[in-house]
Amino acid sequence: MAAFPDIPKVQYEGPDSNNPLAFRWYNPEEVVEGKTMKEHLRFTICYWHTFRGNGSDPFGAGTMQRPWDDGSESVENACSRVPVAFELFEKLGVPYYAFHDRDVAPEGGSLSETNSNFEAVAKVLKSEQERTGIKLLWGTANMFSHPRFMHGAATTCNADVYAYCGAQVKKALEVTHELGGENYVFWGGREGYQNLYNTDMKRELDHLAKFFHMAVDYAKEIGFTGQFLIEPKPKEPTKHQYDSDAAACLNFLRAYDLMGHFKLNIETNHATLAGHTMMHELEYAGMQGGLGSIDANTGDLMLGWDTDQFPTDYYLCTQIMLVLLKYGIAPGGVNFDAKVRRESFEPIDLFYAHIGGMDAFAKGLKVAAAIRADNALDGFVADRYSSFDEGIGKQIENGEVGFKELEAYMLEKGDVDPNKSGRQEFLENVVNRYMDKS
Ligand code: XUL
Ligand code: CO
Repeated sequence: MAAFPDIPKVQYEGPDSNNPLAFRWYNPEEVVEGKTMKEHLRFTICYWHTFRGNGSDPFGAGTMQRPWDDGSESVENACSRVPVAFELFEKLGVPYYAFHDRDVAPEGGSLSETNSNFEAVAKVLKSEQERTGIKLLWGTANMFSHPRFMHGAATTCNADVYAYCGAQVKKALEVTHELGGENYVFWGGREGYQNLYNTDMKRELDHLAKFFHMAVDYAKEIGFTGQFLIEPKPKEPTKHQYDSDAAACLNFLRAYDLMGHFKLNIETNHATLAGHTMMHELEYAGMQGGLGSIDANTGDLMLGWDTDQFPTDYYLCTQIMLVLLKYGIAPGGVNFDAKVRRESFEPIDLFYAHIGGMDAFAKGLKVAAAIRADNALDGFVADRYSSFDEGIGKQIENGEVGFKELEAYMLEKGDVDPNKSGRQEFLENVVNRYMDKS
């Protein structure tokens, strides 16, 4: 029986449509820069918020109406939730989904029971993937919700917990591999600390690096060739998260000889919590060959925590797409790590939320492609740095001069020319013009 019987498959109707259950910008087969929108955007729905989020917050109980869910932590309930999820993915025309092990299947009384629960649900996931052609973008292990992870997962002070995590990731990798997952994500929910009085930071980071090397080795052993991703986030839940932003993650990967094996999964709300724009984080990762995938959402600038709202801002999506078009995103994708507000409790709100996010990204893709077609920003940037294309600038870039030569050059010249205006306001107007036209 259909869980969303009154909702038809969502269709593209164009920008003039007033139908709230239609796309106005996302036209999956429309070609942009030589590829379809579907291929560019690789939209992904996350299982945790969309199928396990109940709307509870630290002050109150869940609010969501989910008539297909009996609210129990049984394997039967977990299995009957799967076709509902795939009905939503299909009706939205989304090609990928992503999960944590514990979103899809309940924890059992022992590790082996937990593993068999996971295997049982994975069978249903596999048959729904085969029925629909919908694929797994990434899998991950939830090593933050259960009390056993209170001191950390791979950065715990308790060696037994570390061992438990090894076993858990081993299984999550096997299932991700079995389901054809194209990536595997590590978000270090408890990998950080609250206080340095009780923490050996060096030892914790050494352990974390060892853990990642074990994951790389085991992937090789089982033939999993998906991309490993680390997802940076600062200050939540621990005060100091080790993987706080793109720069911290890349430094860690380099220091521990993991650069060839990992890229980053950059999330908008995590970037803003780190005091960066999403565009900054994407560019920082991209310029070092470390941009792997994105978790698409948005925060609330009035609040200092992770609100995981659906992205609807055309400017934000344009900025994201400018960077994704520059560096590419596959085998990563655009994963809506976002949740409907606890007041948006009806099943249909899940559709409105995803339609809005998909449309905002499609619009961002179109605007970014139009800007790129005219070289409207890159051309300006290239010209801004053109003093390094010749003369002394070229010699600097080529490593042909040192301080003595720079001094000789400047003593002869006397002082600098003011060079060129940065034209920020002019360029913001340029982006507005493309927003109007595209
Ligand atoms: C937490 C978060 C996670 C990761 C996967 O803020 O974003 O859901 O995406 O563990
Ligand atoms: Co995320």
